[in-house]
Amino acid sequence: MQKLKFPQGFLWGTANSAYQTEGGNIYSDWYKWEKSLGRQGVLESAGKKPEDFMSGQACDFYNRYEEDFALAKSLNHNSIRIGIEWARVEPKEGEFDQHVLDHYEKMLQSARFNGLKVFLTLHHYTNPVWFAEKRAFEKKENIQFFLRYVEVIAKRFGEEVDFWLTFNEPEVYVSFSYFLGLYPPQEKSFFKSFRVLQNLISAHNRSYKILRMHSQKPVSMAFHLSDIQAVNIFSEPITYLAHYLANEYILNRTIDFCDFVGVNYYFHHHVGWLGKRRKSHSGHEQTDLGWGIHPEGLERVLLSLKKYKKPVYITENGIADRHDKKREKFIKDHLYFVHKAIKQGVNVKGYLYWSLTDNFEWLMGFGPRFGLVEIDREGLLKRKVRYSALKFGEICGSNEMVYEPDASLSAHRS
Ligand code: GCO
Repeated sequence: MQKLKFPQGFLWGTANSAYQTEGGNIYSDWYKWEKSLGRQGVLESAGKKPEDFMSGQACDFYNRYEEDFALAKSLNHNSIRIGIEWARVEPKEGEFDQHVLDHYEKMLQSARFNGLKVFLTLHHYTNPVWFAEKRAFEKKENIQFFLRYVEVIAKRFGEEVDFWLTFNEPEVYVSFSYFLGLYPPQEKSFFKSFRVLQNLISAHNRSYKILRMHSQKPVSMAFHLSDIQAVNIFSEPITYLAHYLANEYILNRTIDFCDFVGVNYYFHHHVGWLGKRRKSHSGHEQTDLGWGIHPEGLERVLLSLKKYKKPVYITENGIADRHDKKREKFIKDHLYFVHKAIKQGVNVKGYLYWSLTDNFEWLMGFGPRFGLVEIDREGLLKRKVRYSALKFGEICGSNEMVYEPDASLSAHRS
């Protein structure tokens, strides 16, 4: 049994995104796409009910944020990552909705009132329909529209936000939307993917300057970083490329415009691209989605960031675990490796679990349950705190963790 202390002032909390929780985002390209005949046809022919895959009112977070922030506070959290839905703020090109901005202001004030420092994401996969119709980030000249939105938000909320995150996981957005044809606009083009990626990098770097002009608060992105073991360009080229893009290509081109590094960590690439299990590692524990659980990979990812000499915040780490059987151990095992990285000199300053509540998991709809808090989808979206939330809450409240290293963990150190 060990008692692991975390650095003073460590940030503890959760992360969500606007689209996955707010509900009613009728001006977003995803909303339109979910309702499209093409998408519904695909679901129906797979024997699925399309309504289970429509975000609809999601968690109604847009209206119930106070309740959720109070819950976070009661679980001893001192920070939270939330998002702004661009399509809501600017439903028509150039028309910024003042009521919506007022609403977000109240949301930010409520977070502060509940003692939560705010990480605010400005783009998390979704676009306003009008922007998507202009072909979004496929065109360099469209970056200016994003920058105009960033400026509006920066001017308005420059003091209310504690940490800015411009984009969430740019390489996932690019590969799912423009290469694999899975997310809207479902393109499958290498050239478009490359162009969108270049434009996202440029949009981030230019947003950085705007944000810092209007706000003293640090800026970064939520990078989707993975650990890679026993995968090389010959054995699994696509997996390798995805890893290279996220961990090297994007990071190296944006790091000068990041005040910290935001790390989203879910798995390492013993799991093939798109979560396909590789036989040689089927011995690992898995989440409800079949993703292998590899907490030790997080230590390697964090150590690889040491060279940048910037503070690091874990902006996402979580597990789909409907019955809450593995979540407590999942969190503790990952924190154990975070702590190990800190001891080796990585300046990790916070950990945000994905997510506070169950929410809309993109292509998989409401099936996967990532929440510390369960949402009753049959009833009135009632919130019910899971046991693991209380256990995590103990760590958040004491800034330390009593930890029993598990034999299976060291056996799986590979
Ligand atoms: C992503 C996102 C989240 C997901 C989470 C769980 O990685 O796609 O940032 O939107 O919901 O990662 O899969």
